[in-house]
Amino acid sequence: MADADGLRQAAERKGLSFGTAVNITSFRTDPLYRRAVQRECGIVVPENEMKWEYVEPKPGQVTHLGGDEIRDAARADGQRLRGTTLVWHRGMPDWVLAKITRASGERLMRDWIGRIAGRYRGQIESWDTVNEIVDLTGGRSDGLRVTPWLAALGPGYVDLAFHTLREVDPKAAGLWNEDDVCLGADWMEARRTAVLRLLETFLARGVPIRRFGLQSHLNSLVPLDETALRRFLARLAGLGLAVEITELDIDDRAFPADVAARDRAVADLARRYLDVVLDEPAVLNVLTWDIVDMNTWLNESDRRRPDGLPQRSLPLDGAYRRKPLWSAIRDAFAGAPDHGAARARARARAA
Ligand code: 9MR
Repeated sequence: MADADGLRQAAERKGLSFGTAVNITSFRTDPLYRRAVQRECGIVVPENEMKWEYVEPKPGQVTHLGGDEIRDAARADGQRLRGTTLVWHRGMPDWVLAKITRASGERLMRDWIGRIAGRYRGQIESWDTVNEIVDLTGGRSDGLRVTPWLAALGPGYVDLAFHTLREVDPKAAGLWNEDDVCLGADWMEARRTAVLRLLETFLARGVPIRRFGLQSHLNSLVPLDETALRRFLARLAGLGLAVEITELDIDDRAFPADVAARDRAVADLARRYLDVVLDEPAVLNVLTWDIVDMNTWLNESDRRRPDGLPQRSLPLDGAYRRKPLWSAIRDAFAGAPDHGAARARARARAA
């Protein structure tokens, strides 16, 4: 069960939920992993097991095993559950990509959302309904990423995704999850501007977007701009949206090889980030993208550190010991203003 001094408790004292993406292999094979997730987390999301490529790798070859296992454990441990991802250009089996046409796109999307969101109806707090839909290098003036969904259905594919979720599971908050909007680079500021403009357009035409997710893949190469971040969060809140930190981790490639120095730098960056984020009452949940260093996606090929050392991006080390990043997250929760009442109201509002 949860420890009195775990991150779950520290977050809950401020009306927040802390949690993680769950790696299904560790979850199944390593009791210490399961214990760490129980100890630290008030909310979980399957890293991959609710994505189309995992649920239906071949036509008709359907499995919900992983998603169900994580759902059952969350229920047993009294944790909230998130879902990822309904509509994305990745995480998709090739056979589906080949079938998204003008004629069949709408039916395909409705059918998929009906099946996956229907299976977990009433059990998911928020669904990543569209994911990573902005790409300013794609040549469109609205900044929408050119994907098979966009090519087949036009920008209305976003409307369709949120409306369909609402029909299938009215209790789940529809969330737009987006990458590369949290740091200080000019190109990220341009993405924030595009996101806000698109949100205004979607909301004006009644698309039921209830939350915005900042993935929050922080990066030692890109500076933080606290003022720009604070302004962005306030603009999202001003549009009536709740906000989640959905995939927090730190790419430590530019930090020193020395473990103690690196852990300190990672922790400091996260603390500065969270100090801004947690000031905003609209922020409800903070999830890291896994909880233990050895599982980070940042050790995958193109994200690896140039010196070959494994990244130290997450709160626990390979022996499940709490790292300086863990303490930074705990201290950020402890030092955050108490917006518990506002957060309780935001959660109580219908999705
Ligand atoms: O970490 C996930 C990796 O195991 C999967 O292969 C990949 C494709 O489904 O997705 C990764 O998670 C991504 C997340 O869903 C969206 N934001 C970026 C994450 C890292 O690529």
